[in-house]
This record gives sequence, C-alpha cells and structure tokens, in this order.
Amino acid sequence: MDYGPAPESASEVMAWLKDRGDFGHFIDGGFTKPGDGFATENPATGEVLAKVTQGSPEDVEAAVKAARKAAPKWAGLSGHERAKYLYAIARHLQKRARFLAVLETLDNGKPIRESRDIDIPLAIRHFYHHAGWAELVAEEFPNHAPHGVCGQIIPWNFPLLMLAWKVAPALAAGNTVVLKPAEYTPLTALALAEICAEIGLPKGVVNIVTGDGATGAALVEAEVDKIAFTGSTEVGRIIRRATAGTAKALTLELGGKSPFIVFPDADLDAAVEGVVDAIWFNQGQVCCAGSRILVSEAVAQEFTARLTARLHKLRVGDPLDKCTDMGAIVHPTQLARIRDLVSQGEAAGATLVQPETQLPVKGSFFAPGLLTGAEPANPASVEEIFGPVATLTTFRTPSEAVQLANTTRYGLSASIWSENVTLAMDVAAQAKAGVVWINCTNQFDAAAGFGGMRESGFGREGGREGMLAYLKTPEPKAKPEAKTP
Ligand code: TXE
Repeated sequence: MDYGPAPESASEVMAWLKDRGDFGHFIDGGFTKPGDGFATENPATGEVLAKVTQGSPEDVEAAVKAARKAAPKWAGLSGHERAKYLYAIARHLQKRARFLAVLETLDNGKPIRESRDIDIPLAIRHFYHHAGWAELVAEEFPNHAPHGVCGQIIPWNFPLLMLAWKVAPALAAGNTVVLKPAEYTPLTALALAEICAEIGLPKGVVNIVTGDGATGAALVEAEVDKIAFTGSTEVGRIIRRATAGTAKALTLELGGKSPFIVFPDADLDAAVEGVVDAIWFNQGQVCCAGSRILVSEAVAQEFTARLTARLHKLRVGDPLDKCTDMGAIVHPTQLARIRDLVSQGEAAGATLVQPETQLPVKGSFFAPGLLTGAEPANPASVEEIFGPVATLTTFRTPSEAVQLANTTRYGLSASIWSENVTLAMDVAAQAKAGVVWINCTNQFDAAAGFGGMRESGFGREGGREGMLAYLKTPEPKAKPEAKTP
C-alpha cells in the first residue's frame, strides 16, 4: 500500500484527515467500515478533526479473534524476524515524525515543541529499543513465553507515546495486541495502524479498536491473556476487580500526586526550571507530575519569589506556535475538573497565584498556577488535579519533608533537589515512590522501568522489568515418576 508523502503543516494534516473521512477500526490488517461513533476535536479551537467509530463488544471480539489467530505464527518467528518489523515501525514513525507531531498537537492540544521534541522522538526510541529486545528475548529469558493476546487501554495525555510503551514490548516479547486509544485522542493510533499496514506487519498482530470506556470494559471482559492499562485510579480499580479470579495477567499505571522537594542547599534556579518541567509541561496532564512542591522554610521566600517570576513569563496559547509553553487542556470535561479542584483548594484556605494571562477566547485553556498555603488535608493537596497547578508547602527538617512527601495514597514518583548527595540519596530511599529523580524531573527512557506503588498501580513499563511484564513463566512440566531401583 502506498500512502504517499506525509503531510507536515497543520493545513496539510487537516486535508489528510478530510481525505481519510470517517475512521473505522483497524482489525486483521485493514480498516473496517466506519460505524456510529463520535467526533474528536481540536481542544485549542473546538474544531472537529475527524469522526471515529464507537467499538462495540462485537468489534472487540473480532479484533481479539484476529489477534488470537495471528499469535502462534508471530510468537514462532525468530527474534530477528520480529525485530525487523519493530525497526520498520520505528523507521516509518521517524519518516513521519513531523506529521505525527502536528497530528498529536491538533488532537491533544499540547505545544508542538513538546510533541515534536518529546512525545514523537520518545515513541520512536521505544520501538528501536524494543527491536533490540526482540533479538535478545529468547536468549535473555529462555524459560519464558509470551502471554498470547494483550488488551491495552491507554489515556489521552501522551497518546502515541503511551501506545509505544505498550505495543513495542508486547510485540518484542511475541504477543499480539488489541489496543484501545482514549476517546479524546484516537488519531495518532490510527496513523500508526496505517504504518503497520504499510510495512506489511502480519495481519492481526496489531489491532486498534476506537471507543470510550464501554469499549475498554468490553476489552477487559474479552478472551485476552493480559490487560495493560494506563489511566485513572478509579478505572484501574474497576479493571482489577473485573480481572480478579480470571487467569488474565494485569499491569496498572494509574494516577499520582508526586512530591517535588527543595532543600535549602538546592540550586534554586535549576529547581525553578524543574518546576516548569514538573507541573507546567503538557499542561500538568502528566501522571508523574510534581504537583506537590515542598520547599524548606529556610529558602521558601526566595524560591517562591523566583518561581512566581518564572510563572508570569510562561506563554499560554496556540499549541501550533513554536514559542508556546503551554497549550490547551485536552477536553472541556477535564477543564471543568481542574477548575473545580482548584476552587475546592481555595475554599479550603489555599491562595491561588496565577499570572493575568490573556487566554484564547476559543478552546479549553487554563492559566498555570500555584496554590500556596495548602495544608496536607486540603483537597488540592490530596486529589490529582491533572492540570497546570501545583500546591506549595514548606517544611523544616528532612524528616518532615519525607513525612509530607509520603502523606498521599499514591506512589508514582518523587523529585528531590539538593547539592548534598548523601541527603538526597537518604531521602530517595525513604520516598514511597516507584521512580525517584534527583536534581531533575520527568526523565524517561525506554531502557528504564517506569511504574508506581500504592494506588499508583503495579508493574513496570520500559527496560528489563517492562519486558518481563509481557512474558510469563510457563507451567512447569510434570516430572516423570521416579522409578524405584
Ligand atoms: O481517565 P480514564 P479520564 C486521571 C486524571 C484525570 C482522570 C480522569 O486524574 O483527571 O484520570 O481522566 C478507558 N474499563 N488520569 O476520565 O477514564 C478510557 O476510554 C476499561 C491519569 O480520561 O481512566 C481511556 O482509554 N477502560 C492518567 C482510559 O481508560 C476504561 C491518564 C483512561 O480513561 C473504562 C488519564 C472502563 N470501565 C487520566 N473507563 C495517568 N495515569 O496518566 C474508561 N476507560
């Protein structure tokens, strides 16, 4: 199939979408006829981008059947053969990187600088890295086998990247997949489906079924061997219940309320830039966002002054403008949720510091903010806002910092800022978090396992542990009866 050269500008991408028309699902190597569904919109303008099909339980079943049929042959390929396909996906993503960045920004509202420099390159890196794993898996894990068919449900905050986190290791390990993208952001997954067809990936190895939570629930109920989910803790709980008592393997990557701890000896300017990355990157719609800033009383005044000055310089607006720091919130529902939680925070005694930015009149925008004086019990300190607002609280001693950091039901990440390595390492060891960063934040690599503890979920994605999550230890073979001499 020849899809021609990739469009690169927003108008070209819009023309590409118009040319494609309504989208069906991608099942058994081809697109199905589009059915009843819903529109996906550009959150920065409210403009309809495309219409996608609402996946029914029958659609999910057809996709799982295709994946099941493809599974033995895919698992039976040599690691080298599977690697060739993963390399081809990576190369094709790279060839279309600019197109995918624009498509992602249109569908999600994130600044083009982020989709261009972070989302798409990391997604490509994930496929390259796991092509390497495909070559190694038989040798590294001789006693393991793929699960079979994996059902994968992903959120809208990093649409193509979350797809890569799930699809690349699953395929490398020899599984086939049925993936459901989030309803707000299905487009880059459908573009990936085209790439799968283009490179001649065997039919049924990757299937994409679009739809909302009901489609996700149908996938959880379907005859799959493993479910991998990234999303809200509430839905994670539902999925855990639904899979309990079945033989389905499960990994969950859920919400967070991660601490960002600034000690008195920290490089304050670096820590201020750290906060920009921690909570204003991707409009704060990041599971491991540093959303609770804990700063030593000794430097709180100075740090807050520098941070507030930086906050006032952030540019919010058109996500397609390369100078934009913060784009649109993914959907009006999420915007309403952010507004509600911030108001609850203020009602409970915190003060909202926000620049007087002129926000675009159309679209879902929220100015970056800080909630100062938020007590640990304040709803804004407890609940995941999933928006560009962090709470800011002070502490006196390292042990108080640790205690405050761990006062949360979540345990995804922690970021520690100090020039004293001994102190930083000591605090890192006490932080109840799956990932700890020292003097940096939001760092990801395909070779490093990422995941949480407590109500942030379980299982790791990336690295060696991420590969193991897509493999199972086969049942031990029954030993022959020992013969009596
Ligand atoms: O998430 P959902 P929503 C958090 C964040 C956000 C809140 C709500 O706090 O404000 O969740 O976001 C699918 N069975 N995170 O409502 O519903 C759904 O279609 C199976 C944190 O968008 O969890 C989508 O594909 N699947 C998070 C995916 O689950 C179901 C990222 C995530 O949607 C389902 C996103 C069901 N019953 C939100 N119901 C993170 N950890 O990064 C929904 N889905």
